[in-house]
Amino acid sequence: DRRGHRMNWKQYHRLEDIDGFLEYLSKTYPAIISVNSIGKSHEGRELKVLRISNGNPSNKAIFIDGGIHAREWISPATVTYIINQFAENFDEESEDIKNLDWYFLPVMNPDGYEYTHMSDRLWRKNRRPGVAGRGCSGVDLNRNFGYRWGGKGTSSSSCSEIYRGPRAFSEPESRAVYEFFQKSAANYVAYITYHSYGQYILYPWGYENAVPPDYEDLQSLGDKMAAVIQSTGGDYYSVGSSSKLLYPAAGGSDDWAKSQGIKYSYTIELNDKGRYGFVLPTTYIENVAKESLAALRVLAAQVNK
Ligand code: ING
Ligand code: ZN
Repeated sequence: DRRGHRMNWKQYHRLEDIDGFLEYLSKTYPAIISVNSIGKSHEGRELKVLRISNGNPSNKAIFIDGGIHAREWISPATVTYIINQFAENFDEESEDIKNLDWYFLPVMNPDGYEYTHMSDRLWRKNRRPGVAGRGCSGVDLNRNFGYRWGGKGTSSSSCSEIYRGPRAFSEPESRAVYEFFQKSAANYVAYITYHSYGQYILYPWGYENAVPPDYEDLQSLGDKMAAVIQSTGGDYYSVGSSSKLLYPAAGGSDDWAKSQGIKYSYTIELNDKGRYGFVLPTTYIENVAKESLAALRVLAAQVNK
């Protein structure tokens, strides 16, 4: 491609295109963008985090990931759309955007993502191999994070879609995220993880039907994000704690981020509300991503206050 990468937001892309896009951006905008591998998946794929920053040492930081669940293709598509917007227009961006350090992991589960392209479109988990001869493959990475690991809404059976793994952070993909945060000196004030589907803005706790002491701040910012989503692209998102709006589920990444003191921790369940579910047509990508970008601008304004 004459632009130097193969990404667009009219199709879903294989991991190779996404990784090539990240590398392209780091080569094209080295003053503000860097890409680092934070580890490798079970099958040896690199877990690539892209950082956008103006280098101001007093910046607060926001971490955004996608693709925890393999089949939720709208999630990496949305994360890469947001990256593209910030990277290609950084100089024209608002001060709120420019004065934050942005960290993006578009595909936390690259093995699963590739597996949904090659073998099983509706695969959810990672690709941890099953024990020889018995047992199934795959751990649900959103049950493998280390806060209240092993509780409600999880399974100890490797054949379950919500298999939590043998212990907290047993998986190279979730462990890499854990270690990245342990090593990082950045001042994280928000954590956003994109899933699908259902159109929800969810905050902790997931492990049980309880809310953190500052839940009113999470609810009120969530409400503002939902309002801008609706005014931008017309979609209605509900806001509330994940245990209450959906179901209790321990070991989620948002609970863990919140437990680490990251105030604004959200799981955003992108479109749709079930008509197409995980197999959202490509014609939806741009509107969904544009809505989420608008919501991030609201978040950026809040954390810069
Ligand atoms: N939904 C999430 C899941 O992992 C969730 C819901 C969010 C659970 C936050 C726990 C914490 O089941 C999807 N669609 O993956
Ligand atoms: Zn999911």
